Amino acid sequence: MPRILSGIQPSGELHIGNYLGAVKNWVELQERYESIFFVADYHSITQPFEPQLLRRRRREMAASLLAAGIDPAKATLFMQSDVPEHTELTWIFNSVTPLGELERQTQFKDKSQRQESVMVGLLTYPVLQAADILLYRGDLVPVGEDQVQHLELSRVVARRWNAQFGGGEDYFPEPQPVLTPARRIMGLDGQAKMSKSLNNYIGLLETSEQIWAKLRPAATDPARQRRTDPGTPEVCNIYHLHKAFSPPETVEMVAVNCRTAGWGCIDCKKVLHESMDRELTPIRRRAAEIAERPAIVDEALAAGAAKCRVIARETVDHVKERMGLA
Ligand code: AQP
Repeated sequence: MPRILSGIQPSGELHIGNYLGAVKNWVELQERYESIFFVADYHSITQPFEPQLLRRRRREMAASLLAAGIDPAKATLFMQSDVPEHTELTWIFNSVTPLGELERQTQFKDKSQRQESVMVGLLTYPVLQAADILLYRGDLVPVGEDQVQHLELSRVVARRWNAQFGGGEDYFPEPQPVLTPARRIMGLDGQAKMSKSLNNYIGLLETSEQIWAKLRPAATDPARQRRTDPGTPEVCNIYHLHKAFSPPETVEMVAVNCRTAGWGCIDCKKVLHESMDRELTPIRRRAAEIAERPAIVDEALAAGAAKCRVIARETVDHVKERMGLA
C-alpha cells in the first residue's frame, strides 16, 4: 500500500486554510493509504516563539487534528521531536542539498523578509521537511500549494542521495504532492494566503459567533461598492470559501446572485456561515470531547512515536551504512 505522509506546524491554531488545503484530505486519504501525520514542532522553532506557548500549541494542534477526523485506529499521529531521527537525517541531507536551491525557496524569501534577524533554521527548513518525508520513504504528500516547491526540493534530495549513495538502487522514492481543489485559501483580507502567523484566518475550532464576527467584515469583490453593484464571483474570496464549504447548487446560486446583484455581500456571507457551521459543528463537538479526555491525545502520540521510531531508525541505519558512517 503506498504510504502518505504530511505534517503541520504548531505555530498557531489550526485554521480553515490548513484544513481545506491539507488536513481534510488527510482525513479522506487515511481510509485508503498507510498514513503518517505529525505535528512539526521542530519546524515551528524556525520563527520567533515563546516556549510556554509552544508547549501548549503542540498539544492543541494534536488535539485539533484528532477533532478534525484523524483516527489513530487508521493513521499514525506523532510529535516530530519525539523521533530524533528527523534531525539526524536532516544533518546527513545537508551534505547533499545545494545552497542555491534553499535560497531560491519562496517561503524562505517571504518569511525572512518579515524578520529582523534570520536564523539558519529558516533556510534549512525544507531539508528537515525532506528528512520528515524520506525517513518513512513516503510516496505521496498531501499538502497545500505553498508546499509544492519544498516538495520539489525533497525530490532533489532523494535523487541526489540515491545517485551518490544508493548503489544503483533508488532507495528513496521521489515523493509526489497531492493537492485538493482548495489548494490555496486566501486570508480574510483577500491579500495574502491564510496563515497562522498572520492575523487573517478563521480557526477551525472557533465558535459560530466568532466565525461570523470575522466573516462579516471580510474582503469581497472590491468592485461591489454598493449593494446594487454587480460582482465577479471568481475574484471574491467568499465565493472560493463557498466552493469549499457549500453544496454545488448553492455555489451556483451564489455566482448568479453575485453577478446580478441579487444578493448583497452580507446575504452571501450568511449563507456561507450556515454552510461552515454544518461542516464545523461536528468537529467542534469532537474537540470538546477530546478536551474532556486528554488521555486520548497522549495515547495517540505515544503510540505514534513508538511506531515511527522503529521505521525511522531502520532508515537512518541503512543511510549511515551506505555512507560509510557505520
Ligand atoms: N492558506 C492555505 N491554503 C491552503 N493550504 C494551506 N496550508 C497552509 N496554509 C494554507 C497547508 O496546511 C498545511 C500545514 O501548513 P504548515 O503548518 O506546515 O505551514 P504553513 O504552510 O506555513 O502554514 P501557515 O498556516 O501559513 O503557518 P505559518 O503562519 O506558521 O507559516 C500545509 O500542507 C500547507 O500547505
